[in-house]
Amino acid sequence: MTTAYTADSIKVLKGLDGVRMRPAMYVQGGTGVDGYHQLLTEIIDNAVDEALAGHADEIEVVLEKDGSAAVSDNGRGIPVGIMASEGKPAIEVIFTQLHAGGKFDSESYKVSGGLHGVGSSVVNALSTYLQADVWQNGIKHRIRFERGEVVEPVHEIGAAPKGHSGSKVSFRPDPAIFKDVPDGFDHARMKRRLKELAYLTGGVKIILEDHRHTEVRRDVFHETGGVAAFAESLVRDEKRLYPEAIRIGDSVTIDQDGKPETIEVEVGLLHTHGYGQTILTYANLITNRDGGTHLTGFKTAYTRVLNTYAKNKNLLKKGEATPTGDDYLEGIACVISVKLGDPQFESQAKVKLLNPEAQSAVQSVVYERLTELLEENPKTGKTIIEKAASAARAREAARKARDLVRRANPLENDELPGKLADCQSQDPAVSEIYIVEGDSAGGSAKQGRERRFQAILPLRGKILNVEKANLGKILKNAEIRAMIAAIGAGVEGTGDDAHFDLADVRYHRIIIMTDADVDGSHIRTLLLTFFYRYMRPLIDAGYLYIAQPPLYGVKIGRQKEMQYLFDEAALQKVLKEHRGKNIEIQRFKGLGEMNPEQLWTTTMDPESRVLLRVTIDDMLEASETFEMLMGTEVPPRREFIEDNAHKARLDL
Ligand code: 1YM
Repeated sequence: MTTAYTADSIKVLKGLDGVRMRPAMYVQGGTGVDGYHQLLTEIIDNAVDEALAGHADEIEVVLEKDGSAAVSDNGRGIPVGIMASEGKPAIEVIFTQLHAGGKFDSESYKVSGGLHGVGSSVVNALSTYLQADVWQNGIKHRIRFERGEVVEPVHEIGAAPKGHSGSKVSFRPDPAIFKDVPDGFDHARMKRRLKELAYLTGGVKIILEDHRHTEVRRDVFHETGGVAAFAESLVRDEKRLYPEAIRIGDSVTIDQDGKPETIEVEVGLLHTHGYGQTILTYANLITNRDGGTHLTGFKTAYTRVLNTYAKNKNLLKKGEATPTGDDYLEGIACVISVKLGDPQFESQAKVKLLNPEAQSAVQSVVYERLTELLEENPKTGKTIIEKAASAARAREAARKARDLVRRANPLENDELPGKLADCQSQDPAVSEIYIVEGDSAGGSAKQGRERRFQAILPLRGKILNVEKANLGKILKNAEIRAMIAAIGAGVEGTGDDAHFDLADVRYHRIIIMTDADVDGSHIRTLLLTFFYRYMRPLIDAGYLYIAQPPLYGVKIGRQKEMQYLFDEAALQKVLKEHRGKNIEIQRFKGLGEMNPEQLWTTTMDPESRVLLRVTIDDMLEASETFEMLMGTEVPPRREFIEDNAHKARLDL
């Protein structure tokens, strides 16, 4: 990775033409919020690469009031020398020509994510200005561009502080291109990514400063503990089965078409009292939501080591169910990170890693290191096997409980839960089910609905918190059984016989309808948690929605029609616009206070209702969110629920 770089070894393939005309072709995420952030990510990735190559140990990101961002590192500095082939300074080529980067030479490649080397010039092309400062050999250099064109060629602007080298890139995404991004860089999103990078780089100090508020916000991430510390950060102390995460790290050199290639493998693993599993996978610091070969390699080795260990140490009781691979995974928090030369992904979104060599590398490293670690730590080994044995017992109990649920064939109407008012349509593509909080709202919804395609399932009170119970207990809960039977596709879960079949889902719109208050938010969260843990394909398919009941109904002056308002801000606006005037305000404390006709017009009529589709963009965030929402700390939970109760889109 530390191949010496001379300015003229950079390959130049193409000019910048067209990037401004067709930005979406060059930026993953297009000209929306994702593409906008991708610009900053790209510049950060260059700094991260310099750190991973061992030349920098500090990176700073500053968000400015004018919408610009600045990224700096203390590496070697972007090369400013003249490139023989181009007759231009390398830095100018890097920022003005597509595909200028060392990444296409097999021996010098980019480790972190980004746009595969087209990045720097694309960022430049799509920015109102971009300025790069470089400290090198005692001199400070500067180059400046506007909308991709050089306006100040590289020149010396002074001396560098003694012994200091590095780069600083400041730029402002062009609002003319990113028209739909009024809010600039998202603080929370950047913070999360930088924190993640700090763990994944294991020791690079990463600073985030936000200058957009009266008080400067500053976060410093310095995570010397690597992915093991990352795994620990996912689990509160009292939930751990042992205090410190198991850390596995090694590299494997293989022969790749006659050339040696080194694959670095790092795994952090911690077992908890919980029942779910959180496994985060990364290839070259890019998150892979759907896992891939590294995950397969991990699971194979992990199960094999534990099976062998349990057998050799006689840790399983005779006559009891032997743990399966899934039993061993129950309650784990795990972070897997691999770094390899030429990562291949299933799609542009890089959600799944495909390289077979990653599988064999992870498998052999985990096999060897985990075997050693268990020999050295017999107490931890015993704890892990006991946890898996108890998962196996729970799985057996769950199977018995599930058989009871299965016996009710959900396709035959008389076997459906008694409380369900089913729709007439048998076609899932047009059928909807409203899962409604409380019997009284359920009653209004039943009267107000369009029965041809809308089914209503009222739930009584709070449903079980599935984060705190195992599948056996969950399947005994009446409200949950009613949902499973109505939806008709089973449940996911640990154990080979537990499965959810998307093809059997009876409604392609499953709509959660709860009151617009804190209790309603809580019930909604419990339901989301249940769907996330046990019917996840439903969310991936885009079948899960949240209804938006109004908070207020107002009649202004002599108007006959009631106008419905969905949040406090809308009410304030109306009050301001019609100051002093004659306004009748009705506040809906719950769904039950609306009559069937009101409920239909505001919340159920496909012509006028607003539904939020539930999506999972980020596994880490989703898991953290549920952990936080369902955990024991009350204040952050309240705040989150209240802050997010009326967001236009629910990103989990
Ligand atoms: C704030 C962003 O871009 N830092 C940075 C970039 C480069 C280097 C060092 C660098 C790399 C190499 C040799 C090498 C880049 N170099 C190139 C290119 N920070 C930031 N720091 N010397 C300096 O990869 O061998 C592109 S970026 F193309 F020259 F390799």
